Amino acid sequence: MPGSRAQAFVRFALEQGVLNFGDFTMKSGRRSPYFFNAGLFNDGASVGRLGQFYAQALADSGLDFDMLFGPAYKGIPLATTAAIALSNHPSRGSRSVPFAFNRKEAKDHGEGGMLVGAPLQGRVVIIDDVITAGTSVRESVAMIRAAGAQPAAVLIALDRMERAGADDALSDGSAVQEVERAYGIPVVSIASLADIMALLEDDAALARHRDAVSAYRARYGVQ
Ligand code: OMP
Repeated sequence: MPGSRAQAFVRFALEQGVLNFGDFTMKSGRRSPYFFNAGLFNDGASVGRLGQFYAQALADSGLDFDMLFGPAYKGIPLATTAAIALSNHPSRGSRSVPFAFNRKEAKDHGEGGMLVGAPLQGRVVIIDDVITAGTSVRESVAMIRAAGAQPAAVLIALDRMERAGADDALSDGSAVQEVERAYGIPVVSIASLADIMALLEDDAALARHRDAVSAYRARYGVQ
């Protein structure tokens, strides 16, 4: 996404309390001086604006796709808001955007099954919040392939630009680069750690967090 839009997005995330600085323990157990909690886009206006950022990032990428997939649970509202925004986006003409998501537990009555929404077919864009180590993408790719569709791209809000793995066995590339290599699909992000660092440089009120985030990037990051 062009720098100014990515900057607007990290500022928006900060204002919504989605982007925080401090001392956080992540899913992998790694400790981080910042955390992006997309669950705090929790009202109609903010999740609507988030959808517009996703739509613009995907339109800017120029990628062709047929539908969206949001992995449960957090990907469900993300794919929904992105599908609404894309259906109103000039890049789509007047074509609506189908979307689907999975259940965490199979349902044995009613419509049954693990998938809800439009049938998974064609080129599918996976919508998620953040990639740190890339673990949740693997499950989505498997579900899409099992349904006979093709994963076309991953669209995320934030690329943390860090290497996966234990401290003494970090991956060569970032988790995003590893996902691109492993599945042969592009990862498009609205913003990245580089944009968060630019925000820290720009905003005197955040200056006290610069050293910790720089040190973290030096330890785990890629350029
Ligand atoms: P991976 O699936 O390992 O890439 O980790 C990404 C997931 O970690 C996200 O989907 C979140 O559940 C969580 N997470 C955040 O939401 N924000 C962060 O800044 C960092 C993480 C994390 O725990 O790594």
